[in-house]
Order: sequence, then structure tokens, then C-alpha cells
Amino acid sequence: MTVLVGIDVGTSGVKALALSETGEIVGRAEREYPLSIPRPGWAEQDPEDWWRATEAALADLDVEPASIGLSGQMHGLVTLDEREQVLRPAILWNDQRTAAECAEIEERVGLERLIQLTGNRALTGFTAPKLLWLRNHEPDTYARIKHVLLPKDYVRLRLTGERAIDVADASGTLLFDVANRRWSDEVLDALELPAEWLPPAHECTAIGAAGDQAAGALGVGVDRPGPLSVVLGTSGVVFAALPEYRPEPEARLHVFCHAVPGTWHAMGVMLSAAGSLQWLHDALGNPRREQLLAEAESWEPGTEGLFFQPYLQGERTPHADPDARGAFVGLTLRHDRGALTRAVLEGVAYGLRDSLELLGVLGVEAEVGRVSGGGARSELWVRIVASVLGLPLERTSADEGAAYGAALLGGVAQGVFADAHEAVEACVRVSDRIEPDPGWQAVYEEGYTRYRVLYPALRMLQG
Ligand code: XUL
Repeated sequence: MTVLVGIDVGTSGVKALALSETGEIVGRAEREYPLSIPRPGWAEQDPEDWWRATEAALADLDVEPASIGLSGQMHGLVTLDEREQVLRPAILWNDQRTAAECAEIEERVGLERLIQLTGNRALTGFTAPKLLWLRNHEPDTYARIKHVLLPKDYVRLRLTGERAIDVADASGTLLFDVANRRWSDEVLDALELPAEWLPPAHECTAIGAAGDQAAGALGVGVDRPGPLSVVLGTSGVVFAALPEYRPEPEARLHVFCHAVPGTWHAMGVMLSAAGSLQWLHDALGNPRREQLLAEAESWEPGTEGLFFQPYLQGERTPHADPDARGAFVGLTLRHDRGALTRAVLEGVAYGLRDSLELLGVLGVEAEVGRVSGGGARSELWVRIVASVLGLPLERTSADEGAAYGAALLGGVAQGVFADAHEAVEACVRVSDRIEPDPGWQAVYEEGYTRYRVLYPALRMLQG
């Protein structure tokens, strides 16, 4: 049997899947690693942890793969010296330390020109501002940089000895000419960053790899305009494949290369989706997760006026505010931990609705979403999100969208499938569909209006 392996180097751990060439899952392995928050708003990981976890997950899978496809958390900065040794812990996609460097970039390049060149504005999580931060704050480390990689590409280096990147992940560096699918000399020059540090960029299908959002979308069958990809992972994402390259004039959404050659996508990204639930779970002292969700289910939609603002690590879409904070608002003596949980599920759903609204501004009119990520296992959460978005949500037979998509991309790269569309057709199957609940929808329409008042009101408290 031909076995296709897909690896997702995520934020909480590595997931590895083994698929048959008709898409059945024949093996699964998962290894976790820690996330380090050395200061509020910072987020780092040791690249060695990713590699150790990947090796262990591959050993657990114990298969002879025809191909290995890679996906992973995007934007993270891995710096290597001339001997390809890691110089410092990787700075991750949800790290917020680079506000000053984002301003520096928009000043050096000019905001309008930056959006023209890269399709995006400078956001704290992107890779380029992290390089400038190192130049400004750790000049000794900066002086030793010879190579720059993204997280999953570091794993590729350890796996194969090759330095490479795909166009989807390269789009999230802010150093990429997204329209023309190549590194941007103009941005590199303006930021005085050496092009030699960067690995060669390839189409995703050529090297069997993509950043987790593009791979995840492919893994749930979003290979062309149609259904949206909705992700309830550590991050929360609403993602649309675009009919053509179409940057949003104010760049409130990210516009990146998609994993299908010659295509693009737009997405809104929340920094703490299932990450918010994980935080609550830890803060409550690790009760059984099913128990918490069952307690949440016993509350009526709207949780008797309790709101949660999910900005525990700042936020990207829609506010692009590294200093935004999380909050519970509207507590009463009646609210118990089930209520806190339900408010978290609802607050994250409202945050996703913000991204859906912005996609509407770009002309995206969706009729259905495909949901993946750890949070998609909760039927309650998916029903809440469907009702807040006003969209039916379909689940596919695998909820590990990114690892699944990586396996498909690996298969295309090895010629098992002619192209990404054939891979999706052969493998991706919808397993169920959760409709918005009309009663809940009415409550959430009103709730969303009130939720939108929270951020500007609470922002004033932060000074
Ligand atoms: C996408 C993003 C996150 C990470 C999470 O822009 O930053 O979704 O890729 O893994």
C-alpha cells in the first residue's frame, strides 16, 4: 500500500498522520512540547523540541512512507549560524514584542507601497519585524545570522539537509512579493536585510509543503473559491480561496499565496481561539475537558449576559493590537465555571465573525464553511460558531486539517496525484454538517452587536 505521511509542526505539539492514497487514515501520532512566555506578550520555542517531537512521532507512526509532506505554525523566526546551528529560541507567530519594528518597516517602505508589494501591512507576528527586533535588541546574535528559516522548514533541514520554503509560508514573512510569488528585493533593500539569508522559495506542490493555514485549507477541501476554511486551533482562522490576487486596500486581512500553484487566499487570524479554552482549562486547575464542555452546554446561549474578549495574547484580526487584553465582562453570582467556558466559546465565535465580516468587504460570499482544528471536536462549539457566523459548518473525516493537507501536498510532490485538485477529490470527504440554530442565531446577532462595543470600551482602560 502507498502510504502518505503528513506532519504539522504546531504550537502545542507535532501531529503526524499516515494516509492511504484514497485518504483513509492508517496511522496517527502526536507529541507535545512546551511554549515559553518569557515576558507578557512574548512567545518562544526551542527548535530542537520540534525536531525531537517529529522524530518521535515518525517513529511512533512506524510506516514506510512514499512521501512526507510538511506543514506548521507560520511566521516563526528561526535563526542559524554558518554551521546551521540554532542561534536563539524561535520567536513565534503570536509573539507581540515588535510593535516598534512594525512602525519602522511601515516608515521605511511606506504603508501603501508595502501593501502593494507584499499584500499585507506590518504585523507584530510576521517574520520581518522579528529580524529587525534582533538587530535592535540582540545585535550580537544578529551579527551571527547566516540563514533564516520558518518552523517547519527547520524540521525539513533536519530531516533532509535541505534549506527551502514554500510560497504560502513565505507570504507570511513580509519579505515576499505575494503577487509575483518570489522574494521582494525592494522590501529586502529597504529593510537592509540580506537576500542570501533566505531559502529558495518553491510552489507548495513542488516541495510537498505549506504553512499550516494553506495546508489546512487543502486538507478540508478548500482548493478553490467555494467553502471557507474555519479553524479552531490555538489560533482561530476564517480563510477564503480567492479567484485572483486581490489585496484588501487597508490590509486588515492577510492576503497570501495559496497552496495551489497560481492561486491566492485571504484570511483573518485570531491569536487565541482553542488557545483561550486551553488557558481557561489550565486556570481552572485542569478539570476533565468533556466535563467543562458539558457544564457549558447546560447554559443558555448568551450565558446570561456574560461576555469574553479573547485577546489573551494581543490580537491580529480585526484590531492588529499587540497590547489588547482578554476580559470577562458581565459576571453575576450565578455564573459558574460552565458559564465561563460557554462565554469563552462564544467570545471566540464572535472574534471569528469579525474576520467573516472583513471577508465580505473583499467580496467573498460564502455559503458553507469546513471546520478543523482541536476545537472542531466539540459539537457544541461548532454549533455556536455556525450560529454566530450564520453558516453551516461541515466537518471532514480528519480534523487535523494541516497534517492532512501536508500529506496530500507530499503526495502531489511525489507524483501520487497529478495535482492538488486531484488529491482533494481522491481523499477529502465531508463526514457531517452542523447547521446554525435559528433560536441561537437571534441571540448571537444581538450578542455580536454588544461584543463589538467591548474592545473600544476596554481599550480606554489600558492607557
Ligand atoms: C497564521 C498564523 C497562525 C499560525 C498558527 O497567520 O499566524 O494560524 O500559523 O499555527
